[in-house]
Amino acid sequence: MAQEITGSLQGDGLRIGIVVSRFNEFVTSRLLQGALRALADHGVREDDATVVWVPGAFEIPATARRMAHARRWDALVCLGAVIRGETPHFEYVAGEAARGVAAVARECHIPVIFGVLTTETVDQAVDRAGAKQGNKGYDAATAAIQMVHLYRQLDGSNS
Ligand code: INI
Repeated sequence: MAQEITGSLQGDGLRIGIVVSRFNEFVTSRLLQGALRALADHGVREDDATVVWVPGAFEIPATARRMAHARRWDALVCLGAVIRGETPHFEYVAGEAARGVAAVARECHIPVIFGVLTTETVDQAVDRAGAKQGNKGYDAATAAIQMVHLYRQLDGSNS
């Protein structure tokens, strides 16, 4: 029978760093609440979670990279909200946030999870931050826990 490696959802003992942007804080604060709830639901101690606020989504990747290199966290969760609205700035900010987080995730030894909403409208963002379509912050933090165990299993260390 094929072996399956899925990663568990046990958060006890894990140290999780969260990078969250202040831009569109009315959305990102809800993503953060969701993420913290997910950590608590899965047994991460409150003291083992660190929240780092940055000005906007553009600042997330470089901040996550520094945090990863500090080796103080088992996984990082990146939270932000880039809303198109009327601004052409959207493409640059959303693109760089996604590419930047992906680059950090590939480069670094720990999971770095992308929980940055990129939406056309404010309503779509609010829907994904705890209103109609779940809370992407909750999902991102849950994914972080799972990926810690997945990487440990792939690396052959106990998890
Ligand atoms: N930052 C966001 O997080 N979301 C946005 O929607 C956004 N828009 O649309 O401009 C945004 N811009 C700020 C950017 O992330 C940087 O903080 C700023 O450019 C300074 O580097």
